[in-house]
Amino acid sequence: MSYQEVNFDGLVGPTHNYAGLSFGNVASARFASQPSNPKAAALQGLAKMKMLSDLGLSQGVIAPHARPALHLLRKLGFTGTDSQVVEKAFAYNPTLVSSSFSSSAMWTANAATVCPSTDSNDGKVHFTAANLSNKLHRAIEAPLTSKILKATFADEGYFSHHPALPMHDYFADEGAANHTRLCAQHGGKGLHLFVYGREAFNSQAPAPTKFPARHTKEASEAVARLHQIGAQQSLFVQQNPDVIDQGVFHNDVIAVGNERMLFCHEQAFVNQSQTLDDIKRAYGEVTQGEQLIITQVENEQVSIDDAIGSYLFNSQLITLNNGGFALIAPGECERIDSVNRYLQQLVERNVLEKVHYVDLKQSMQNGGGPACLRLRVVLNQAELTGVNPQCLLDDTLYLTLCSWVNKHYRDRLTLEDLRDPQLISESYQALDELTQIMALGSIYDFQI
Ligand code: SUG
Repeated sequence: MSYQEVNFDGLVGPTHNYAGLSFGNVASARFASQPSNPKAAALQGLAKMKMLSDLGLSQGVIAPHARPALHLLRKLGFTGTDSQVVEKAFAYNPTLVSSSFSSSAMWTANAATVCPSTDSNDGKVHFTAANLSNKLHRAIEAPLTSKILKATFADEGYFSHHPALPMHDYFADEGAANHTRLCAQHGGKGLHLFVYGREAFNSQAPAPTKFPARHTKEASEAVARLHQIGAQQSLFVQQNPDVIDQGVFHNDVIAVGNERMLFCHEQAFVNQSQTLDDIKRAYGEVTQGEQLIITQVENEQVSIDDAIGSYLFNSQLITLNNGGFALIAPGECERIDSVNRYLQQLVERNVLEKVHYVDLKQSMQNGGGPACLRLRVVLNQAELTGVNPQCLLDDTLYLTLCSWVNKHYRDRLTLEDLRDPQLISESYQALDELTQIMALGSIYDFQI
């Protein structure tokens, strides 16, 4: 049976805004309170999906979350009509209101961790929704993420959905942003590389001091158990706390892997050289003697600052249909000299067949690059038929979604605009229509 990796990208929602909610994410802090452009954000995301689809790859779409999340504000004691709730909460603390309008669900790398059927004991594709416990606007996402994943990966015969881990600091889980599967080919057995920021049950382990380590080893271990991945196929390694303190809030900001290649910065992991040896050895065992290609970028070639500014490692490393590798890189990589030079050299050395640059400025300004916007799901042909077909991109769905965005989305949103009662109904109306376009059923609990 042939397997392929399908990227499921998050569709940006109608209230995409810059609220500076993500301490430790430098772009989020830098663009706080600047006007956003939700329409451009959604169209940029759709253009990336279309590019992958035009490269001949299957491409999926994951629906956005319903915002504002008035249930959050109501739970905190704000009462009245929808607009009164927003107004009262705004008078109390505007950040609460922006948390209820903000959604990080577009960055589906954080939505869940996924294990393909080749690697789980029961032969099913496993999903665990991430609890995203680290930030308020994200900690409210898991229940709806689970609903959306179930509506997307609908066939229970193929897909096993696990609820998020307990919402506690010990089990802080950031999903696939901290998980990479390495394998000889997508359909072969894979090594699951889980990268954590700290250990909850070991206070002696290294940890950052300035910014939070969002993800624990204990969360990754729980996900590996739930997904029934064999012990030999799981490896738990620690992210370098020094780079977390410089703004590398997820492993996917400093490393990316695909099939037989791991592409990372030389400061990505704790005890890097030992860690890379461990990864190579484990990969060799899982793949029965295959060799992992490690492309390690030195600080002299690309500094941590340039890696964060360009989001080089948040590129999508993909296998083309001819077996070659391409990189889908943010446009910022072309504009930062060190990164541009480095990438040209990777193409000259035939490590990469091609680099495709994509304009994702609206997402980048909140700290999300190409790889954040996608959840990778390895599926065989039969499993692909179990996916809701309206969540798989073809030209018709692409055009329908573009005109849906053009019809409903604003091209400018500021903090002050969140007080506009019209925005609430506009957003709900748009999403209600989307449930029909994508045949999602009643996943949202708002009343139109
Ligand atoms: O969690 N930004 C997201 C970006 C997520 C990027 N994902 C990966 N690296 N996989 C975050 O920090 C910004 C919200 C705001 O400030 O308005 C935000 O949630």
